[in-house]
Amino acid sequence: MAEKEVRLFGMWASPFALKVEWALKLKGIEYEYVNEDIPFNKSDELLRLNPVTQKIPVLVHNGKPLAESLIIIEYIDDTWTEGYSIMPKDPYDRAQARFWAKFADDKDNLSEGAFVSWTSVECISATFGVFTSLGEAQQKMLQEAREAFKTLEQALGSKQFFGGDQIGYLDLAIGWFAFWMPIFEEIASISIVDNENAPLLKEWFARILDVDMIKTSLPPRDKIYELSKQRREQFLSGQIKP
Ligand SMILES: N[C@@H](CCC(=O)N[C@@H](CS)C(=O)NCC(=O)O)C(=O)O
Repeated sequence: MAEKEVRLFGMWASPFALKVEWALKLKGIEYEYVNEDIPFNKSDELLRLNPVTQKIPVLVHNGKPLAESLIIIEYIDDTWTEGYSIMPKDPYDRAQARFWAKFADDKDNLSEGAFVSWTSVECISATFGVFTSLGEAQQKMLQEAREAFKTLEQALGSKQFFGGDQIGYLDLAIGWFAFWMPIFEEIASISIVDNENAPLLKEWFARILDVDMIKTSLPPRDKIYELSKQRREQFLSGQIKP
């Protein structure tokens, strides 16, 4: 069978691969999904396509590979210009959207005490710190995470979506929190985004999960729950180390 023009190397439980899938779906682009066994059993093809960070997602368009989910989303928007617009049109709005996407992803938001040097640390940003620590360190990080999300809420303000009336770049960049956050909160018995701390963001969680394209492309909740629980135990018991 001939290779599809667009291939996405991802992993079924990766929020980073999912956001790229969302962008492809919004544009109506056909693609082949290649599910990688990460982090311990990556294919030679993935290592060849992304020798620098060796992470998924990797988008391969006409044989040319591209890594980093946010960069891939911009590439998709720049390349398939017909139809749905993902990035804001105005240069200032575009720059602001990039600023907030970076803020949400940035591992610099984390303080010491969590397992911050595992290669996938960017995966869950400040939430990761809370999820992989206990006791005093966790309490400290909980404060930081709550503050980070409260700050992020400013970018939403009274809008329906970060992109305005419809989902856009920033919604895709951080939309995964809406699905994963309640799972992390449940497993770790903590509350980060709630009606008290970030009520607008909490409402946006419900709103984005109700968008058809998002709703129908989420992985099974019970499987994500089990995997997240397992990963947390591995971190806490030191089985997964930097
Ligand atoms: N900043 C990257 C993060 C990608 C990432 O952390 N991918 C994880 C899976 S969620 C991965 O490939 N981990 C394998 C590893 O770190 O070795 C992006 O946005 O694409």
